[in-house]
Amino acid sequence: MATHTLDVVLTDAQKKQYWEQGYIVVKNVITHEQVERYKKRATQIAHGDIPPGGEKMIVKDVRVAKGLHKPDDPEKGLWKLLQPDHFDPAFADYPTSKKLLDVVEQILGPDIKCFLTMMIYKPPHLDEVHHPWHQDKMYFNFEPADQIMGTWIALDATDKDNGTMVFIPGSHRQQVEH
Ligand SMILES: O=C(O)CCC(=O)C(=O)O
Repeated sequence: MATHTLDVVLTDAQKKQYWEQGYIVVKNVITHEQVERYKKRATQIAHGDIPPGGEKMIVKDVRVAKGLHKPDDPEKGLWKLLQPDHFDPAFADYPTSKKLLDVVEQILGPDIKCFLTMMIYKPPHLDEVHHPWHQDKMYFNFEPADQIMGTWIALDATDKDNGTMVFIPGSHRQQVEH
């Protein structure tokens, strides 16, 4: 039970859906200001304004890293920023965003640790699949699985044609071969 005021209150139906289907959609858990700030800063990083400690946390598209593809815009050559909140103050407030934590707390309880943040790119017009179907649990070497939760926020408008996150409802109850 939360001992503070919740800015987002999940319904019983949402909680039920989370456990039964493995996901829920909750809108507006970070502010427009945060979204714009994160996007602006990521663009600056892509263009070379990299803070100390940031270099090794920038994961380039493998074809770009191997020199096989040269994008017209350096941001289109990025795959991920790993833990950007650790190396750049512009992202530092992300893991403690109040509404985001309110949602997580109502699912998992108040003892929350953020162990990974990623800013993921999905550049357009590249044939290769960057984010194939997978279960995150396969990559996390700790238990119990029902105490691990992923949160995903689209920083650009997204739909089924431009790489939005897609779930198979209920698949969290199956172990899929990778
Ligand atoms: O954005 C996606 O399609 C997948 C993201 C993902 O795997 C993750 O956030 O762990």
